Amino acid sequence: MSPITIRLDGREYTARGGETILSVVQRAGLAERVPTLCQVACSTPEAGCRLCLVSVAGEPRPLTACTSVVRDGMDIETDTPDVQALRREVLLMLSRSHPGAVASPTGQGGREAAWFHELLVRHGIGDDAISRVASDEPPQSHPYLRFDPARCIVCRRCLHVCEDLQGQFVFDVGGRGGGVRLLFGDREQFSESPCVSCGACVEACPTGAVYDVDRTTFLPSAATVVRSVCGYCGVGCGLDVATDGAAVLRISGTLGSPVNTGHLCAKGRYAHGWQRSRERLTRPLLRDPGGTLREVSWTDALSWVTRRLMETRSRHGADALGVLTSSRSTNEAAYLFQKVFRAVIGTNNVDCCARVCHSSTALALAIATGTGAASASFADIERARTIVLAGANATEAHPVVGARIKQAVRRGARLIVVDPRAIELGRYADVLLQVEPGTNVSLFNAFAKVILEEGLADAAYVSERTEGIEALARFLAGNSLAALAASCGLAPEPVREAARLIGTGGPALFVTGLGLSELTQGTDSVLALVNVALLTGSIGRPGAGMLPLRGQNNVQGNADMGSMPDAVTGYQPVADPAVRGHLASIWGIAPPATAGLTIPQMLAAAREGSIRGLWIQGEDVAQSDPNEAAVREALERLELLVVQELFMSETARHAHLVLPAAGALEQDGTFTNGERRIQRVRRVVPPPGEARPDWEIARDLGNSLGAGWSYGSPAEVMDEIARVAPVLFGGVAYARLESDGLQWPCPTASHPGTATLHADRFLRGRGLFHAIIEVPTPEKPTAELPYLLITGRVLQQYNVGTMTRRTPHLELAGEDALAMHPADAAAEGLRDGERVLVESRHGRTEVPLRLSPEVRRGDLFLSFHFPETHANALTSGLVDPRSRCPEYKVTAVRVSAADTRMA
Ligand SMILES: Nc1nc2c(c(=O)[nH]1)N[C@H]1C(S)=C(S)[C@@H](COP(=O)(O)OP(=O)(O)OC[C@H]3O[C@@H](n4cnc5c(=O)[nH]c(N)nc54)[C@H](O)[C@@H]3O)O[C@H]1N2
Ligand SMILES: Nc1nc2c(c(=O)[nH]1)N[C@H]1C(S)=C(S)[C@@H](COP(=O)(O)OP(=O)(O)OC[C@H]3O[C@@H](n4cnc5c(=O)[nH]c(N)nc54)[C@H](O)[C@@H]3O)O[C@H]1N2
Ligand code: SF4
Ligand code: SF4
Ligand SMILES: [Mo]
Repeated sequence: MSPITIRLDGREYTARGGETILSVVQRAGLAERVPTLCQVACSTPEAGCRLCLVSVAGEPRPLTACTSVVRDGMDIETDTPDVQALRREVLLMLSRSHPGAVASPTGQGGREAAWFHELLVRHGIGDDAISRVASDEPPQSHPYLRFDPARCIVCRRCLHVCEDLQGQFVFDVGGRGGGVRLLFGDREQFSESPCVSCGACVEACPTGAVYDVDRTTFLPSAATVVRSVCGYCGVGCGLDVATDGAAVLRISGTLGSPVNTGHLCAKGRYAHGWQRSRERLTRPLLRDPGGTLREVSWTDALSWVTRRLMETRSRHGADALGVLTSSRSTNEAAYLFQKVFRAVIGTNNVDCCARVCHSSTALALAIATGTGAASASFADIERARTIVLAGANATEAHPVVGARIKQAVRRGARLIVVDPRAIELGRYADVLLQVEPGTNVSLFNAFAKVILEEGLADAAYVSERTEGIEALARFLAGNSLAALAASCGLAPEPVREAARLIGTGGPALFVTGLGLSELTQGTDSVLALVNVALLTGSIGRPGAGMLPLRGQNNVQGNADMGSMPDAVTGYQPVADPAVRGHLASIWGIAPPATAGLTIPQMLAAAREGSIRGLWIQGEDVAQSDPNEAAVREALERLELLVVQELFMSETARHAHLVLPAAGALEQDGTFTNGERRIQRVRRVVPPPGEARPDWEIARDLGNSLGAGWSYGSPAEVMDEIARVAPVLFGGVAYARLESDGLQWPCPTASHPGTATLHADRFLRGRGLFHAIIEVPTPEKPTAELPYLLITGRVLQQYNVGTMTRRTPHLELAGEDALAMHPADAAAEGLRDGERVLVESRHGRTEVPLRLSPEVRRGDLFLSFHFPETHANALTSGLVDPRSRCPEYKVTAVRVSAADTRMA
């Protein structure tokens, strides 16, 4: 199609076929000339406000620029007296019918809050033109959000972003004539609506009618805005953090970020109050002989711990020591900690919570494809024709990605959801398969069988790019669909239907979570799903591939940096003499050749007495690791436990030395998100008291042990990381990370980074099929323990909750509750809200009960965000035999009324 040429205010511009006038105007950077009130980027224009009128030669009346499509030769004028008069008329009407909106901006509201007022001023409509009404104070029932109906001009921008960006349906326009105004569905308040507190409506409102507690005043003139990255989940949303240098004043999403284009979830936007909590650790604390933790200076703390580390090493050897590095902190800190333990102390006992999270996913992907990381990027969500969401509750755990998936489905993508629970995205699915917990392998085998035997596989891809199909085909031929479906608690028909949708809609994007990984067959679950991805030719193609949703802000980076007992930075095997030689050339010393211990192994070794000292940087194993009694026993047995933390966590309570660390927003460095994007994080505010950045603590520990390191900044640490692991990070340097970061592999200074892995060939050569028999978990229900307990997350709290529990998020979710199907509760004689006793083979706890039709009959769900819940008193110590990932997702339990048992 030949390009379209138009005239705009006398100048020629090129336009695309089908484009609207407004789009051409905005692309030409002339948005100022055509104002609009109702139009937002994420929504289809609706010509609601009639402000974007333009005059077009040959047209009897002005046209709305947002809905009129350009034609070749169109001659458009944006500023004729007619058009100006019409716009003024519209604005006058709006200001007469909504006088409360006319007042000068108070600073209240988000990004666009002064826009309406600016339009009035531009069109010569002053405050004096209309009489003003005072606003009533809006209801204070929500911890963050407010709506002031008197300021609302019913432009519906909030409604558009809520529906077309976040995918919530909170607003509605009700009433007639003069009575038109916004309603929250049929409710009046945010707290009673389905609102998820993402704050998008606040940013979009042009009058400050929708606002939030962080945005009730003008920013002080001394305020600056610092770009950083969210410190909660592995989506890695870009943040614009406003600060006066002392405190975080407000947070907005970075509009230019390729990850979130301005959007955020409630945690990223609002959950920053922990930073100012009075409970922050501010000085090192050393346990005195009487057992009391007392404040000491950093100098005394470091010299004490150096002496204790040296003594332990000389008496029991370096392998009596170990370190867990934090997935909440920076790459530079993780790199330096593994280097201290490998190069200075001399042990490979290095691990991180990637172990208890996506270790199964990473191992399976490494075996089948050659690397453990996501093959795809978040941008593939918008390109995908078919999305398979398996064992991931994206709208709660990765809300910005969850919102993108909702919108992709609303625009026509197919969605298959595999989850025992009817999660929110299940409502958007073409097929929701409520699989029995712990039986993924049979279900994915059934998918593969249907695709293969009904001729839906991508034969060319399978023959050119994969190996092992014969063995898989033979294995699947020996299993019936009915038997496979039955073993995951499903009828064959919906399973066949889902498989056909995947087989005919391919290539597909496979978005996965802990419902695959945290099982004794975690690695097998992912390998069985990779079979389906390979059959449909999905890996290495745009809009398709494997996209595990990584958990913490820097769990990807933590493993990348070498916080694994068998691999150093960049997944280089420590057993390989060439790798050790390369390290020796940079470090001056090679690490030991034998692999160290994983977290579960270190804790077991601590119980047995062979591990005597542990350094735990920001990981709360006492609350988050399985089989709490065994973990606490391990911590108690240690002769030396150092915990580097923001708060006195459950683990820190057991420590001999507690070191106060800086948190997200308080330290410089980089985080790597779930699509392998290394992004700069920046210190926005100083840490409290004597709390220090993690990387500096690691450096000073190294030096105190005699390393003689001279790193002056995290940037220098990154330069060394690039030399240590050149295949993945050779081209990574701070100068290149200023705005959008880089997706690894990025081997050279001119390499642009990699959005899609395995595009030309698999990193291991060919993609590898696996014939996998389901090995049932030992935690199957029995007559004594008739329920299957799933543990996992809720939207408003985060992991062990040290941070989110110290923010007003507590008002949104103030406790963990046990979800049970109403029919099961009726059968047990249990009521909603009552306290129940939950018992497993491993422990017991008491929690409140919440009836929920979202769980299957026989299943239960419990989150683990509050220490008093003791969710991990119940979970077993069972792990996947290959990845060592704990089986948090299935535990056989029984439930009874708490008080009758107490009596
Ligand atoms: N709000 C919030 N966000 C978070 C976190 C948080 O604590 N709170 N934590 C972060 C971290 S560390 C991580 S790792 C991610 C985790 O993110 P997700 O993996 O999405 O989280 P989970 O809720 O643990 O589990 C996901 C789903 O697995 C399902 N499931 C359980 N058993 C099975 C099974 O056998 N098969 C299948 N197919 N599904 C099953 C559960 O019903 C649940 O819906 O979230 C990150 N984001
Ligand atoms: N029952 C059950 N248990 C689970 C899970 C489950 O699904 N069910 N999920 C598991 C998973 S996937 C994970 S990832 C783990 C998470 O478990 P953890 O890693 O223990 O939990 P987090 O809350 O992410 O943070 C750990 C600690 O880091 C501290 N911290 C935060 N930022 C910083 C920082 O910048 N520096 C330092 N030094 N410290 C910091 C926090 O205060 C917190 O105490 O939980 C696991 N436990
Ligand atoms: S905060 Fe988000 S979910 Fe809530 S009403 Fe506004 S846009 Fe909708
Ligand atoms: S989706 Fe994740 S990274 Fe983005 S704002 Fe929410 S918690 Fe932060
Ligand atoms: Mo995680």
